[in-house]
Amino acid sequence: MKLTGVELRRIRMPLVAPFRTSFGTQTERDILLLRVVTAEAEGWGECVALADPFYSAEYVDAAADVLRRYLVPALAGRPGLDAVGVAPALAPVKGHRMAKAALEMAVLDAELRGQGRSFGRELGAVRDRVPCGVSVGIMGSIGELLDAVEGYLDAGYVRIKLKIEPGWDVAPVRAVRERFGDELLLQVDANTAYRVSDARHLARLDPFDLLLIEQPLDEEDIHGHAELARTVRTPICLDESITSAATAADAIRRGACAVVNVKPGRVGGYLEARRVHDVCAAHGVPVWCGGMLETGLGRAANVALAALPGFTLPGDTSASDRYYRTDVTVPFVLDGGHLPVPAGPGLGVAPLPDRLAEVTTATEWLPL
Ligand code: NPG
Repeated sequence: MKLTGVELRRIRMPLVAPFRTSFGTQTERDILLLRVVTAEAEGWGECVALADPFYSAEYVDAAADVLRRYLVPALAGRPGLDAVGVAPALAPVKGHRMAKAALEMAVLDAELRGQGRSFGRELGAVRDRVPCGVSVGIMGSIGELLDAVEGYLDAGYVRIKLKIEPGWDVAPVRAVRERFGDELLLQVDANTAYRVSDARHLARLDPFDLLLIEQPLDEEDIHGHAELARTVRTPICLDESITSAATAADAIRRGACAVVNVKPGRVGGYLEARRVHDVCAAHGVPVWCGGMLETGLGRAANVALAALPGFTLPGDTSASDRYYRTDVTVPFVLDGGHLPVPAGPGLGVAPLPDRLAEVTTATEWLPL
């Protein structure tokens, strides 16, 4: 492919309700979208970096800066470029995986649209729909939490993930278990809020038969997670710690996790995400697809990834209305607790021009 240029587009999307995690409260998303233009087709990428560096080191202004100054220019003068060539071309730049992932996603979308092939087919999807879980934020009271969970179960979600932090863990888990029963697929996510010295406290979650505890400790603390896994019976799942297929293999080998959350942005792209899936499958470690409050663009690609055979647990692939009153694409709507894997070329969805214009706060064209 011959790239003509890349458009950076910032959009502002208010959330339907505040979303509180152990690292802060989101009330809106400030999202960076990329549009890659080639002679044959256009492609869209979505950068999952948040406005502030509290989930990970990356943040959206930094992503825009590194794309503008280093990543997009690194694709110049490469007439035969395809999506597989993007990561090697960007490798001289350290880190910035979310920014790299967005650029690779846009190039892959353009390439697949040009060939009339879908993301699902390219990645190796084996299902045409995927079961969906939902992530439920920290609430002001247990009553409020139970009402929220009830609403999501009524909507059809097949698995509930509760955000936890010290002071909001055993009691909300117990309340949800007691109210909704033992059959409910339930898991928790700490976003690094605990220390290894909390092991005995976290073991108090064991009686509630959770699917997993996600990222209890600091992202760099692989050894601590391995130690925790020896005290706590609930399977440990890693999110923030897993930045590549190599780190996944290392964490598994060291006994730090029994489950892996795969987020393409966090690992540098959908092609590396597939390699994480492959490494985990080779070790018999189940994976599921994480979410970063994506618009319909990122959601389309996530649903395609979640249709790979090793994704044996429901993902955070919720419907558009979980976060947004109106999406930038035709909305993803839950059907019997599932979302359809788009079958059209590339992502299979594209932004609706009027809707995109409404939420756009800035655009910038980077010629190549
Ligand atoms: O459904 O898209 C979604 C979000 C799922 O809880 C979710 N994401 O740590 O996994 C996480 C968490 C998150 C929330 C990450 C806010 C970043 C910001």
